[in-house]
Amino acid sequence: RFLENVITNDVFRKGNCTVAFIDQHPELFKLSQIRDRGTKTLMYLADVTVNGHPDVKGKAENKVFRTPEIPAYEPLQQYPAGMKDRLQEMGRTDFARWLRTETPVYYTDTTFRDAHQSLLATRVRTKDMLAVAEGYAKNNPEIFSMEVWGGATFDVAMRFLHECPWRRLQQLRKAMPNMLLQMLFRGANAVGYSAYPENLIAAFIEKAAENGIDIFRVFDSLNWVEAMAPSIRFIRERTNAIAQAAISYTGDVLRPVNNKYTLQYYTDLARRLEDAGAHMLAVKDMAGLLKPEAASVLIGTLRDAVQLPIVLHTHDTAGIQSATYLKAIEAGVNVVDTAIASLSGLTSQPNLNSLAAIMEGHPRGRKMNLVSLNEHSNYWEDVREYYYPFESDMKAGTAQIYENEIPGGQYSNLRQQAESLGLGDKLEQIKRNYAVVNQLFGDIVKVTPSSKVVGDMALFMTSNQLTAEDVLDESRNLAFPASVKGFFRGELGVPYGGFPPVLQRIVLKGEKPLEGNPNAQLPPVDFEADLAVFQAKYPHAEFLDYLSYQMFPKVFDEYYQHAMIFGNVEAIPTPAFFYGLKQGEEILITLSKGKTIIVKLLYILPADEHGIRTVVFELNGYTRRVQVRDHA
Ligand code: BTN
Ligand code: 3PY
Ligand code: ZN
Repeated sequence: RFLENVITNDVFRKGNCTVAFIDQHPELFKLSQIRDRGTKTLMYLADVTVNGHPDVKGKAENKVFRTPEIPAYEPLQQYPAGMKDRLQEMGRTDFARWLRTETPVYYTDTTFRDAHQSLLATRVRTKDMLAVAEGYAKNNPEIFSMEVWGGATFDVAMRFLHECPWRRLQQLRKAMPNMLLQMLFRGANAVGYSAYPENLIAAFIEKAAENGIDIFRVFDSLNWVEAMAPSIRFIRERTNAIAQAAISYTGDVLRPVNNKYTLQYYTDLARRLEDAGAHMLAVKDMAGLLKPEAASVLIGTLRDAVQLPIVLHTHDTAGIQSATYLKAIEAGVNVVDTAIASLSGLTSQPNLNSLAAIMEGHPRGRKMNLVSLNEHSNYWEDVREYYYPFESDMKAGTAQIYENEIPGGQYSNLRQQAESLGLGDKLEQIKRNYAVVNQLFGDIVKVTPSSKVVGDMALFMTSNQLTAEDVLDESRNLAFPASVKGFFRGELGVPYGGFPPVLQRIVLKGEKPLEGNPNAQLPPVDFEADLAVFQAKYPHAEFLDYLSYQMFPKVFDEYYQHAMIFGNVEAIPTPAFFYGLKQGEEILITLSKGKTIIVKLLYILPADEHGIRTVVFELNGYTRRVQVRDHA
């Protein structure tokens, strides 16, 4: 708090303070005079209005947003029974058995996680989900599950949205008590990009379940069962949640020649995951490569190989994946992953609304509330506009995906990444190199984080104009990207079929690779000692924050400092959060139940000789001045 007083002190901010500063300003020690939440919110709005949002590039000055219409629902109506109620009644073992024999197919809704991760760089804020969560749960209890957490959302919530991911989960749990909440869990990498100690994985799973997760979709970026098995075990032993083990699909199971990933490969994996204790099996087609005929064969064969209910996940990057779903449905798949219409298609999941509509009358169809689904789609169509800076400029599906095998979430990010490296006009070359790297690496499974390694290497080759031959030329002594070195050291595990020995030797330059499961080798976290150190450093934080910190120490630190200065920014409406206020604009912000403030931007004074601007607001009718440094 002392530090907060210092860094927000106007004299200090103007930079004209000396060593005597602290002695001359005893008010710094008045720790009770902490700024109230209203003032912190004004400071945030002043800063974003004057300096813009650091994450928003290329803001359209005269953009006007429509006001999204929140679909009507009855706040006093009780929640109708949904899948969550069924799971609680039956218990997970019987629930899984029941699901496997259900005739109608079910839909998982990915709108709150993968859809915006794949279309809008994971930027959708809790507030925009929460506005419709209760109504959605009350009007659409037929949905199998809501994917709401995990994947990249954990990191992005803190890093870019300055939100607490745990609070997001808690709030969605409360708003959707009748629905199954699902997360994507990267096995040994949890919600991060590298391996964590096993006791941390266990603690994370336990707390995720306590705070609302009913279904953990567990995968490993190399389909390495050993790395997934501990997570499955922790879910079984420490929670009542469902362990949904996912096989990441790659290549083409029906490819006639040079096929590394055969039907036998997938059936072996499925059996091993069943033996490891999975309650459900998912086929995770992260790049949208599973063709309709292949789905027919793969799903049919997996149904025979294991006793588990089967889920299919895909991305519609090729534009044709609803055909794959139809074939999978005919082959007996139990659940398919879809997204609300206006956040579906392209690199996201296939369209829930349209699929539900065409399935009416199909022998495996079920009655869905199409009117409600379409109202929710209209809501999201308008909300999506708020996030326009994060859109990729992809306009149609592409059959090139079968050549480059780039996962949906990565595909939509690649242009931005290329541009930030000054390779904006080399995108096609990067995509071609992605396929070249895949072959150099021995044709591996590409999904977070292995996909990032392949992407880093493709960017490296493109920016240095390297061919495959150049990479394999040991005499060039190339400085490979850090992620590539880590990959060949075995930090993500061992790919199916092993590492290509020649390239491994070249990359490691004599260093020995790791052996065995990468997170089994990490020393366990000493929770007691470590937590005490954490709490001394972050006195306002609690145990769940500690887990966030363990996953992403630097990101958490910045999130915490931001919260100390600006308070909780989750209540700020999204247009103001990203674009600030226009002169004369007035907004309502509900800080907590019953505490709504009315904020109006009156005017902004020119910068003084120290570059400080005074921003004048009206807060609940009273004039308030806030000072902010103009970074221009
Ligand atoms: C304030 O709003 O004035 C104090 C904010 C304290 C925020 C800390 S940051 C880490 C932890 N997680 C939260 O959601 N809140 C606390
Ligand atoms: C993630 O790990 O975030 C994914 O969505 C992988 O497909
Ligand atoms: Zn996905």
